[in-house]
Amino acid sequence: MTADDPRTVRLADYQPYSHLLDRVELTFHLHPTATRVQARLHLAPNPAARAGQDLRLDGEDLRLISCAIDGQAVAAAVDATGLTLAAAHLPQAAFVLETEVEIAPEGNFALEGLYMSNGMYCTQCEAQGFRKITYYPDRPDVMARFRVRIESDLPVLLSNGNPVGQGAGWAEWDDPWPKPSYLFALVAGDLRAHPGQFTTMEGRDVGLNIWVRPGDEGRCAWGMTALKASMAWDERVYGRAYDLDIFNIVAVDDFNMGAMENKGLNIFNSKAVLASSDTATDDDFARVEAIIAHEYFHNWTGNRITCRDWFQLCLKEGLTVFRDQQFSGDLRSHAVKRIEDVLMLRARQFREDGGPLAHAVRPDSFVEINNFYTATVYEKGAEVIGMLKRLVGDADYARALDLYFDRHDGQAATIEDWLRVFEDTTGRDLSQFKRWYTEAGTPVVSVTEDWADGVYTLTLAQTNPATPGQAVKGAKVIPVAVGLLNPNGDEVVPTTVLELTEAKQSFEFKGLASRPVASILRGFSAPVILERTVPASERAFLLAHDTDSFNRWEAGRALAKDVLARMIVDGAAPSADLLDGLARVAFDDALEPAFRALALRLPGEDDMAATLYAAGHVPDPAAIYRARRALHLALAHHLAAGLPGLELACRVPGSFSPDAKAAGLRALRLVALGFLARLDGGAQARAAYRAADNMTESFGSLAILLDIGEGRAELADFAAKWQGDRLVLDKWFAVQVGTATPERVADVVRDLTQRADFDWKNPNRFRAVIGALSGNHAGFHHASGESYALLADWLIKLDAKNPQTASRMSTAFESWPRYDVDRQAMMRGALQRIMATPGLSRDLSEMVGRMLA
Ligand code: 0A1
Ligand code: ZN
Repeated sequence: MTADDPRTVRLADYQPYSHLLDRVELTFHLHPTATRVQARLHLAPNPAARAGQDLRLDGEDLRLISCAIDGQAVAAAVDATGLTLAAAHLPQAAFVLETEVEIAPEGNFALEGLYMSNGMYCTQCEAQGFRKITYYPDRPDVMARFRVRIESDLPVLLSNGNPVGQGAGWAEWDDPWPKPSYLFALVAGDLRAHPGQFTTMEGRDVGLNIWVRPGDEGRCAWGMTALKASMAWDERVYGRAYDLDIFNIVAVDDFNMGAMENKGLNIFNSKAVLASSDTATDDDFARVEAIIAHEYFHNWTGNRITCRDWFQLCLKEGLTVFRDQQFSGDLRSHAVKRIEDVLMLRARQFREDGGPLAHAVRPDSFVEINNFYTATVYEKGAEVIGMLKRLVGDADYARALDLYFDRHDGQAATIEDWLRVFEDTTGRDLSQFKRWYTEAGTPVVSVTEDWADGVYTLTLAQTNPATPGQAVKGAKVIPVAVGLLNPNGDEVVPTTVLELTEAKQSFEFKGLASRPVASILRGFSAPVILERTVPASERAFLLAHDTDSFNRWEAGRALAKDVLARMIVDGAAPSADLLDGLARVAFDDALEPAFRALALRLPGEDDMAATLYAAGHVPDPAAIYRARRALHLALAHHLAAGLPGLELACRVPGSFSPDAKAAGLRALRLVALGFLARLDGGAQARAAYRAADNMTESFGSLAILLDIGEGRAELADFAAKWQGDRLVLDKWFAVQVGTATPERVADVVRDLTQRADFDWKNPNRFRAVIGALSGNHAGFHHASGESYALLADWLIKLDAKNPQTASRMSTAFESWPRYDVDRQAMMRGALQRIMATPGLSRDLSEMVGRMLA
C-alpha cells in the first residue's frame, strides 16, 4: 500500500530495542517559549537484542543543551529525527544517560508533545509525541517506571502515577507501573477540581478528580458519575480493579482527538467530558459516558498490557472499543446501542474499507502512524472481537480474557499473543480467523434459499473484494446468526450461529411444517455486506415481527433503502409497505422510544450514494437530496394524524435527567417534530424551541427549523444566549453548515470562516465548520466543485499548523471513485493541488498519496 515511499515503516522489520530501560527521572522547568527538560535514563544492554549496537534515541524539534553518561559529557550525533551515541562510547553494563533539552510549547499548534491551551500546559504523546519532549526510545515496547518533577508557578501541577511531594512552585509524581512513553502526561495550569472517591473491590480508596478551567465546574458531575460506573463495571464484568491512589481527568479545549488514556492522568477534549443539561445534548451525554469508560478501560487493555509496536494498535483499541460498547449496552439498551454502532460502522468503516484508504485491522506498513487511528482499527477491530466471542461463547471468552490478563500483564503484546490465548483456552485453531486482522475489505455474503420436502436450505457464499495492495484473499470465518420465523410470526428456530468458513456452504433445517421466513445476520453478527434479493413484503414482515430487534430495525432500513433507490433512479413513488411499516413502528408503544426514533430516521445521503454505487449506479448527489426530502415529506403526510399525539406523549415530565429512557423519549419527540415541521411550517418546532429547558430540545428544534429553511430568529437567539461558550458555539457553527442547501453551503462556510470567533487553530471549531461542509453530502458534492476547492484550501492552510487534524479530515475525499467523471476529476484535482503544496506534512502527503494511487 505504501510500498514505494522511502519513509515506509514495516511490521516485518521489527527488532527489539538495543537497551533495556528500567527507570526514568524527568524534571520540567516550564516556560512558554523555553521549557527545559532534564532526563535521566537508567539503561542497560538488552540481552535479547543484537550486541554492540549504537544507542539511538528519538527526538524532534529539540534543542540539545547537554548529554552525559554516568556524569561524563559525551559527544552525541544529532539529526532531524534523533540522537545517536556510538557503541564505542557505551558501557557494557547498566549506566545512566542524562540529557537536557529546550522546547517551546507556546508555538506548538500541532498539539503533539508539550503544548499550551488557554494558558495551560498539557501533553499528547500517543503515538510518537514524546520525542518532541525529550530524547528517548519512543516506542511502546520500551516500558519504564517514571518519576517526574515539575517546576512552575502555576497552581496545579499533574503527572502520572501517585503524588509524592509538592511545595511552592514544584510538585513530584511517581508512577510505580512500568509504561511506554506514549502514556506519559503532564498538565500545569490554573485548574479547579471536581472531586470524587471510589473504593475498589480490593478495598483500596482512590481519589478521583476532574480538572477544568474556572467556570466549568458545573459541567463535571456527569463525567464523575460515568467514571465511577466504569470502575465498578470493569470490576464486575472483567474482574479488573484500578491500581493507583489517584485517578485524574483533565479537560482541554485544544485537542486533536476525543481523549487519551495516559496512566492515571487521562486528558480529554473538553467536548468529550463536560456536560450539563443546558449545554449538552443527550447524544453528548452518551458520548461523554462512553469516552470516559473507553479511556478508563484502557488502564488494563492498553496500559497494563500494551502493544509491542504500533502495528498492533488494534490490540488495545479494538478490545477497548468492544469493552466500552458492552458497557454502554449494559447501562442503556443493547438493542439501541447495537443499531447505533452498526450505523457508525457502515458510515465510516465500510466507507473506508471500500475505498482507496482501505487497510487491514492490523496493517503491515505505514508512513505516519497517526493516519491509522481509523474506523478500521477501532470499530472493525471491535467487531472482530465480537465475532471471536460469538464463536467461542461467553464462558470461554471470559476464560480467555482471564488468561490474557494473567499471562501478559506488564507486557507489550501482539495480535499473535492475543489469538494464542483463545487457542489455548478453547483448543480452536484460529489461523483462518486471523485473516480478519491481516486482510482489508468488507466481505460480501450472498444468500440463496431452498425449500423442499420440509427441509429448508440456506446457502451462503462469501466474496472478499480486492483492496489496495491485496488482490487475492482467502475465505474468512464468518459467524452468521440466523433465526427462522413461521408465517404467523412465531419463531420456529431460535438464533443459531452458523459458521461460514468456505467460499460457499449450505446449512439445512429439518422438521419444519411450512416454509419459514429467515432472519439472517441477527445482531449484525459479522461486519459483512449481506446480499440478498428480498421482496418488500418480506422486509415488511420482518419489520413487524422479527424477534431480533437489530434485524427488525435492519428490515425497515433495507426497505427504506430499496424505496429510496427506486425513487432516485426511476422516480418511483414511496411504497405502501414502507409507509405502513414505519407507521406501525412509530405508534407501537410496546417498542422502546429510542428504537422507534432510530427506525424512523431515514438512511443518510452518503449511505444512499454508497448503496447506489454498490448496485452499479453512478450516484447523483442532487437527486439523492431531493428524493430523501421527498420521502421525508411523504412519511410526514402518512403519519400526520398521529404526530401531534406522539409529540405530546414524548414530552418528559419533571426536571431533566440524562438517563437513556428520558433521552429516548426526547429523541422520538424530535423525530415527530421534524415530520410536523414539514406540515406546519415549523410552528410546533418553534414552540418547542421557546419552551425547551435543555440543550437536546433547544438545539434539536433549532436544527429542524433550519432544515426547512426557517429559524433565523431562533438562530440569532441561540447565538446571543451562548456567546463566548466555546462548546455550544461549535454547535451553532456546525448546524448552519449542516442544514445549508446544496447551493448555499459554500457561501455559508465562507461567511462563517470570516468571523472573528472562527478560531481555525482550534480543532473543535475547525471541525464544526469545515467538517460539517464535507458532512453536507449534496453541498459538498455540488456540481460546481466549489466545496471541493474550499475544503482543499482549508486543509492546506491547517496542515502547516496541525498536520494530524488536516490529515484526518482529508478522508472527505476518499469516496471520489463513486461519482461521475466530472466530480471525480474535480476531487482528484483538489487532491493533486494539495499534493503539490510545498512542505506538506508526512501525515497529509501519505493520505493524499494513497487516495490518488
Ligand atoms: N488512544 C486514544 C486516542 C488517541 C490517539 C492519538 C492521539 O493523538 C494523536 C490522541 C488520542 C483513545 O483511543 O482514546
Ligand atoms: Zn482507545
